[in-house]
Amino acid sequence: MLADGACLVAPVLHVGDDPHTPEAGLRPADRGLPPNGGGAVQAESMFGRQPVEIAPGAVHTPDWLSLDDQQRLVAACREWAAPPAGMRHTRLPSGGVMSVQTVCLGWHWTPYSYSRTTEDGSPVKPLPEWLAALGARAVGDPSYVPDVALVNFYDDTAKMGMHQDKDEDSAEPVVSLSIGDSCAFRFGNTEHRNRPWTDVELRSGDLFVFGGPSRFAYHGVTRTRPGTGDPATGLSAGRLNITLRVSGLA
Ligand code: MD3
Ligand code: FE
Repeated sequence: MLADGACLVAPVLHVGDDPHTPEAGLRPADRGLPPNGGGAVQAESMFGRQPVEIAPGAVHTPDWLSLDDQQRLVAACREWAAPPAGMRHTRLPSGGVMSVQTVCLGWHWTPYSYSRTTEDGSPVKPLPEWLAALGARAVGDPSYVPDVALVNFYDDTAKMGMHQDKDEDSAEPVVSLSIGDSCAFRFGNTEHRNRPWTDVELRSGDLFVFGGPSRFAYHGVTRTRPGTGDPATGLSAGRLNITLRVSGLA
């Protein structure tokens, strides 16, 4: 059921590589791929579907999920979103609520820890084996076995401030899958939430793997781009992001 497209076994281009040198291969137009269009400066606009390492260990693979995969994931997210232990706005210790809505599989995340039950005591839904297998394929390592998935839904105004994901007791990579509206994703540094950062447009079907030195980098979503998603995914509005993680918990 999974995409048979590019995986990380393929050569990875790096930001700054010159696409016009013979070693870097042909430009998208030469390969019959459409130009990426305007917007933020993106190395991958020159490279089409190839993975791009935007920082050490942070690899963006556009169009990794087939439309079929995206449809299946959207349908699954609808089931996971239903109560009990369904999708909700996470409450912050400050008293605020996140604009994003989230449902967790495997382990339930509340700032800033994981548990096996939700706030109302409902058992967390299991993380299905097929989803863990998708994560293993995404990192190109059959020994990668994620036991947590966070499914985030962004309506037209939702965003996510710069943060680190460090409630996991493991340095294994995080896998991110995007479906629906595009967003402006901001990938920062491991020291603090301020510059330097790199802005990357994430589109429906894109894969991002954050491992190695990038695993504990600050990151966020500054905005989505309402109306940019393809309703054929089954998502008529908004953006879904699924992250797979290794909790390191037992
Ligand atoms: C880099 N989600 O759930 S995905 C999150 O699009 C989260 O919903 C965003 O940040 C979203 O925590 C961004 C990209 C992402 C996810 C996890 C990371 C980047 C990451 C963990 C470590 C480093
Ligand atoms: Fe995060």
